[in-house]
Amino acid sequence: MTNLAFPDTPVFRGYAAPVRIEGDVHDLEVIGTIPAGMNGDYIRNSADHQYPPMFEDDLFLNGDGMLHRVRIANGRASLKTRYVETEKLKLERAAGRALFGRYRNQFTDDPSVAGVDRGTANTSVVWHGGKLLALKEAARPMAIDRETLATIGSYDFDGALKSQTFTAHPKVDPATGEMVAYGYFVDGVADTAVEIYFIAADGTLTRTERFHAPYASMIHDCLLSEQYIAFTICPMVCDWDRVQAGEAFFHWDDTRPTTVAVVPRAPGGGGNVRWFDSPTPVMQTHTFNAWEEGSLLHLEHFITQTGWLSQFPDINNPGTREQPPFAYRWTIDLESNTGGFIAEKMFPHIGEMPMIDLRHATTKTRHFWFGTSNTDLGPMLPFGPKGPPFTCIGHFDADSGALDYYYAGPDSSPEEPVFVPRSPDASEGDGWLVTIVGRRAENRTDLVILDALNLSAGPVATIRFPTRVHEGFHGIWIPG
Ligand code: V55
Ligand code: FE
Repeated sequence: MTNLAFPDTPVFRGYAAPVRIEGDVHDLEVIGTIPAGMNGDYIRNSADHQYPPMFEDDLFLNGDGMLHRVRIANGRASLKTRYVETEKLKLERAAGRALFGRYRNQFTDDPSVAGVDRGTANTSVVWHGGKLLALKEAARPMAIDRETLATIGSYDFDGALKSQTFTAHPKVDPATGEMVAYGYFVDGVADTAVEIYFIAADGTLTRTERFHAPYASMIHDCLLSEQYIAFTICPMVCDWDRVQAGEAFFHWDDTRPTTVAVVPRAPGGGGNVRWFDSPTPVMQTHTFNAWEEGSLLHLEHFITQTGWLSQFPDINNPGTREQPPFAYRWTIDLESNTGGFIAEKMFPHIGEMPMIDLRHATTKTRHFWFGTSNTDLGPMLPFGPKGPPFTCIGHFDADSGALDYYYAGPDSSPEEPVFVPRSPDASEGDGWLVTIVGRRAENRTDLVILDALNLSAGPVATIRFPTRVHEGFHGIWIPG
């Protein structure tokens, strides 16, 4: 029997409910003035279940990739929303129901789709070498037409990509235009091989490097400096026996260590990995940046003292509550052989969904932006499937130590911010921050433009959508 109703769970209820509308809105309402010279596309990805899931307790991470684009030109803005047409979406639409089961677990699928690409392309987008790619770490990229958001298809870099997985968090080196990406579970699910892909500015995949992690776990993000790529291996473990037995795809196992793999970007780097252990098992959520200073390598990222327990269980300490992320700078001395690092909290305030002025990625940056909540400015919002929604965007100035906040207002929840430089050669941080803001009480969404170095001044412009778009993950700005 076909289930045509979404379950009444936090993943499918209220502001988190699937939206499923593909369409265009021309000339969105604008309150204030879109800055002159701000022309381009803000594009981001979200997980928007097309069909009620096969299993009621499905995770929000398992939704279908739905792209949202706000095109800004000459003070006007338009919205386009479109699903990524994965093999999964096409087959499910033909059947009129979900055929793919639990998050990354093919054993739970309808037998009719055995062996089919399970990718959902729901996490992020990247623009590189003139191609727009929608990404999910469990599958290959999906190529997308930037104008229409139509899906071109699964993308393997003209045959150069041999493995089946590609991170949702590739890094582009602004000095060279090279994109450095990687896959984990490249030889099969729950395998320890990690493959690094080097993709030249023109989009050619020129080289791969490979190493093995100490155990199989989620490697969601990475850190790129001028000479190194670093991975924080956290005990968000995938155990194939547990997956086959129908347990969660990942579980937190704090008997395993958190350790950093530092891999030279130079040819042969995969054979020259150095390891630096964390004194306690912690989890990296998302990264700001990495940079070198003499023999020191600085890694700047959000860290939690627990696993991602709202989504995946702690197998040793049932009932443990997920702890919030704080920004840390981990400093590794590559000339010492201590095998450890120094950890410093960057600022005393929780946050997640970090952003920098990406023109300065791989080198020391001064300005850091992030989603957060701040009860001095407004109350916390009711928990959704991801935990507490943000109420604020924060800015940390590492030179002055100052923190500044944009509070989005009652029942309003900003999402990941993206930085837009005022001009190609503007100084670091001189420009705007764009962020989607959920207007929860109105069941509607806005795109807000802020002065990146003066968040507390409030919006320069608010671009109003007449409808809600689904909460998302990661976005980009592509200059017009
Ligand atoms: C994350 C998101 C994912 C996923 C694994 O933010 C990790 C972390 C949206 O999908 O599959
Ligand atoms: Fe992410």
